[in-house]
Amino acid sequence: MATKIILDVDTGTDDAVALMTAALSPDIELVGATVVNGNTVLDSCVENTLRVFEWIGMPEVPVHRGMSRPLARVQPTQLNPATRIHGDRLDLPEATIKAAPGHAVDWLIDTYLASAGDIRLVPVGPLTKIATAIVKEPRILEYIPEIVIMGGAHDHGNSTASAEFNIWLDPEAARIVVNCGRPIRMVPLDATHRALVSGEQAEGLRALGTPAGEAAARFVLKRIEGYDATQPMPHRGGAAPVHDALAVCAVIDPTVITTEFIPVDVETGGELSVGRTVCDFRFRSRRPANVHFAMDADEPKFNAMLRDILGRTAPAARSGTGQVPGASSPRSSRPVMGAVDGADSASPSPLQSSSAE
Ligand SMILES: [Ca+2]
Repeated sequence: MATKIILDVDTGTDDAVALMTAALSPDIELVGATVVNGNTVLDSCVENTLRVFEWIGMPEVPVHRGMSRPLARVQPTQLNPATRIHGDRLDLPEATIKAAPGHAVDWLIDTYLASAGDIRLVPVGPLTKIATAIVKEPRILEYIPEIVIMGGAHDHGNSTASAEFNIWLDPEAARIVVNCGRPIRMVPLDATHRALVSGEQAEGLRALGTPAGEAAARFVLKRIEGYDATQPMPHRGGAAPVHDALAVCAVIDPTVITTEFIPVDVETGGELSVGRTVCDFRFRSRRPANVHFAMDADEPKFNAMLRDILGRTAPAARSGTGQVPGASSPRSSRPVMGAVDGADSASPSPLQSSSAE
C-alpha cells in the first residue's frame, strides 16, 4: 500500500525533483504540497511548485501557500535568500493552475486532525510552517506518524561553516520541530553529499523521454553548474547532490540512507554556529535519542530509484482523464481543470471523519 505523505517545500531545483519523485512513485500517495519561503521568495516557491505539477500532468495535487519569512530571524539573506544555485523561477512554462485557498498552516492542522494518523510529514525546506502548526495546534502531533526532514549537517555546513541552509534559515522553528517528540528521520548534508547525480546520469534521465525525466535533467544540470562554480564536490566535479529527492526516496526505501539514532538539537544562540544541528553521537548530553540522523547514503540505489520513478508519467486514475501512462508530452496528459481547491485531491476532507484503519 502506498505511503501517504505531505511534502513541505521551498521549491528550487532539488525540491522540484523531490515533488516529481513523490508525485510519480507508485509507493507514495502525495496528499498535498505546502510551500514555505526558502530557496527563493514565497511567491516564486509557490509558482515553481505549481509549474512542476502542471508539467508532469498532475495539476490536481493541492498546493498550499505557507509562511513568507522565518519565525524570528531578520537577516536580509534569510528574508530574501540567495538563489545562485536554484535561480528564482524554474525553467518550465508558467503555471496556469492556482494554489489552493487558505493558509497552509490551517490546512495542515485540519488535514492531520481529520486523518487516521497515517500521513508522514516530509519537510524539505525551512521548518517555519511545521513549527507554527505544532505551536498553534499541538494535538496534530499524535496524528503524525513520522517526520522525515531534509536538513542539518554534522561534518560541514553550506550556509555557514556550521549550518545547513534549511535549518540555518529558521533555527528557532527547527528547534521546535526536532524536539516535538514524534519519530524523526533527518537527511542532512552528510547523507546527501554521499548520493550525487552526475551530468551523465542527468542525461540518462532526459533519455527516459518523460516530462519528469526531461525536467529533472534540466534541474540537475543547473545544479551541477551552480555547485561547480560555488561549492564543487570534493574530488568530484560534474556532479551535485539533489538533497530533497533523497529524503523522498528514504520514505520509499529506508535502506537508501544509513542512520544513527542519537540526540540532536539545534543551536539558536551561538555566535558562530547558529543553525547548527548539534549531534550527540556519544550521548554526552545525557538526553534521550530523538532523531534518526543519516550519515551515509547509497548513491547507486538513489540514482536507480530516480531513473525508475522519473521514467513514469502521471497515473490516469488520479488525473481522472482516463489517459494511460505513456503520454508523450505534459500538455497531452494534462486534465482540463481550473483552480485546484483541495477538494479534488486524494486528501481527506477536513469535514469528513476518518475511520480508515
Ligand atoms: Ca528545499
